[in-house]
Amino acid sequence: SSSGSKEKEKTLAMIKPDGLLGNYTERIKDVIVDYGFSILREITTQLDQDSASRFYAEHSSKRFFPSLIKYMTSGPVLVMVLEKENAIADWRTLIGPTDAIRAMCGQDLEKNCVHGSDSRLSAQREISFFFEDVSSGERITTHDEL
Ligand code: RTP
Ligand code: MG
Repeated sequence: SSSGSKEKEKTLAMIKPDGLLGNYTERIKDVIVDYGFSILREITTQLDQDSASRFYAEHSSKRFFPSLIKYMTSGPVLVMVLEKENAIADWRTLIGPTDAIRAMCGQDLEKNCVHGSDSRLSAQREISFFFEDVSSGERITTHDEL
């Protein structure tokens, strides 16, 4: 339809290793559901050097890249596909510097507990990075062998 803003949108959310380690998962999910997101997919997985480097490829030339990869591979992450109207921007707002979620569990500039896709292009790339087919609205939870 032409009223694009009312269409549901999908974004990729990730609870990073410090978030899982700090047992923030249930509190973060409560915030997610309270704000009207549906959790369409969920996987707990351990990123390795290669997958973390590919996921954050846009930062490969940054000074903080080696430290970011070390952090992101330091333990399992919980990756989710969230859906709602305006999901990409709303999730970024919710986790952002002044928000509920990073304020609740972030430690510093690097160890900030959660990830969110920053655009439609990123959301598409990042959702297919972890999940094969998200066209069915059915909720599916999986766990990699860690
Ligand atoms: P994310 O991609 O994880 O959702 O975070 P973001 O958009 O808010 O930040 P981005 O610029 O994409 O950076 C990716 C992640 O790299 C780490 N970082 N460390 N030490 C530093 O200066 C620094 N800057 C960024 C953070 O973990 C950040 O989330
Ligand atoms: Mg980013």
